[in-house]
Amino acid sequence: MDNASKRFFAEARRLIPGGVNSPVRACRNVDSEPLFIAKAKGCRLTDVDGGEYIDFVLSWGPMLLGHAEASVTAALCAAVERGASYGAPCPDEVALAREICAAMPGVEMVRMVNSGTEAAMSALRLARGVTGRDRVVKCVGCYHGHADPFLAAAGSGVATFAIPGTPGIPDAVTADTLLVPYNDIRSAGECFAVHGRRIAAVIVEPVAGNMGLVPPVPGFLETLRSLTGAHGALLIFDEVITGFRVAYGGAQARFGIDPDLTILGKIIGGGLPVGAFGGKKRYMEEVAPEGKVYQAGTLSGNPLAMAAGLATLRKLKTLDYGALEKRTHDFAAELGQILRAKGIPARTPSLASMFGIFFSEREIFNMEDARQCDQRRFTTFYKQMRKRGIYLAPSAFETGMVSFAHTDADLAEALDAARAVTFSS
Ligand code: KE4
Repeated sequence: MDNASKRFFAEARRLIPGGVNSPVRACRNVDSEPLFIAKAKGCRLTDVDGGEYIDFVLSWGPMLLGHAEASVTAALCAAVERGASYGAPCPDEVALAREICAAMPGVEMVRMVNSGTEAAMSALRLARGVTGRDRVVKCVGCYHGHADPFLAAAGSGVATFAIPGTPGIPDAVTADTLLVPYNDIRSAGECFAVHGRRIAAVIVEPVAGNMGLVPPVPGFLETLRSLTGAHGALLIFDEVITGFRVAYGGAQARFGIDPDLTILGKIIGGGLPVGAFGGKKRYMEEVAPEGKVYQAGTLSGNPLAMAAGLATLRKLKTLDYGALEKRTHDFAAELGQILRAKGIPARTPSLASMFGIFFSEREIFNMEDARQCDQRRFTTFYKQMRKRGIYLAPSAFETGMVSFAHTDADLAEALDAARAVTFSS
C-alpha cells in the first residue's frame, strides 16, 4: 500500500545513504521501512500519514519529559528570538555547566560539545593526553558513538547490522582498543594484568543500553574503578543514556562510583544536538585553552541547545524518579508475563525508566547472551506492535524507554497491544 512515508522514503533513498541520517533508523533488521514523523507531543508520535504511535524510543533517549514539553518549548521559542548562534560564550552555557556539575558527583568541570560521539572522542583524547598512554579498554556490545577507536565490537547500530569492523578505520587505531565482555570481572582483571601500564582509560556504559538493557552485575563497576585506580588509568563513564535518566545525578550517583571523566548527551540538550565531557578538575584543566589537549566546536554551547537543556534539567529536578521507575518496572514485568503466557521465552528487565525485551529463556549478562536471543521473534513482535500503534526501537540491541509523559492509560494500551501479538511456531 503506497503512503506518504513510503514516498518520502523512496526519495530519501535517492538522496541519503539508506534513506536515513543514522543507520538504525532504517528499520532494516526488523524487515520494515521507517515511518516519517510529522509531529510529536507528550508520549505520542504522528507520522506523515496521520498514524499515531505511543513512543518508547524517545528519540533514542533525549525526550525523558516527553515531546514538546511546555517549559522546554517556551524556553526554546524565547531563545530563538535572541538569535540561533553567537560563536561566543553566553550566560546559558554557564548555567547549564553549573547544573551539570551540581548534579553529577564526579563532574567538577565540563565542556559542551555537539554529540555523544564528540564527547567520547574528546574524553579519550584527554585521558590519553593526561596519562601519556594509548590503549583504551571498552566492553563488547557497548556503544560510545562512531569515532574510530570505539567501533571495535560496538553495540547499537554496529551490532544491529553485524558490521564486523568498519572499513575505513586503520588497524593501528583499533590495535589500541582492548575488548572485554561486559560484566566480566575476571577478563577485566586479566586485561589489566597484561596491559595495565599502557592503558589510558576504560570507557563503559554504567548501565548498558546498546545490547538491549543489561544492568551491571554487583562488583563489575567497582572492579573497573579499582583496576583503573591501581594502574594509573582513568575511568570514563559513558552516561549519554544514563545521565539524568537512571537518577538525576546519573549512574555515578545511583551506584556511588566516582569516575574520573563522564560523557553526556541526549537529555542535557532536551532534543537539540548536544554532548558534553566533564570530570575531575585536575584533568579538565588540561583541555585547551587552559591546557594542551585540543578540543573545539563551532556550535559547542549553542544557545538554543543550552536553553532546551537547561529547561529540561530544571523540570526534571522537580519530578519523581522513583515513581517513574516503579511504573516502568511494573510495565516491563507485565509485558514479560504476557509474552511468557503465550509460551514464548522472554525476559524484560528494567532499570529506572529503561526496559529490555529479550526473546530468551536465560538472563542476559553481555553481548554474547544478547546475540543468542530469537531475532525472528523480535521482528514479529516489533512489526505487530507497530501495526497496533506502539513504536519500539527497531533493533533488539537497543533499549525501551518510558517518559514522564507516559500515563498509566498509555502503558495499559501498549500492554493490550502486546496481548494481541501472535507468534508463528
Ligand atoms: P551520538 O553521537 O549519537 O549523540 O551519541 C553516541 C552515543 C554514545 N554513548 C551512548 C551510550 C549512546 O547510546 C550513544 C548513541 N545512542 C544511539 C542509540 N543507542 C543513538 C541512535 C543512533 O545511532 O541513531
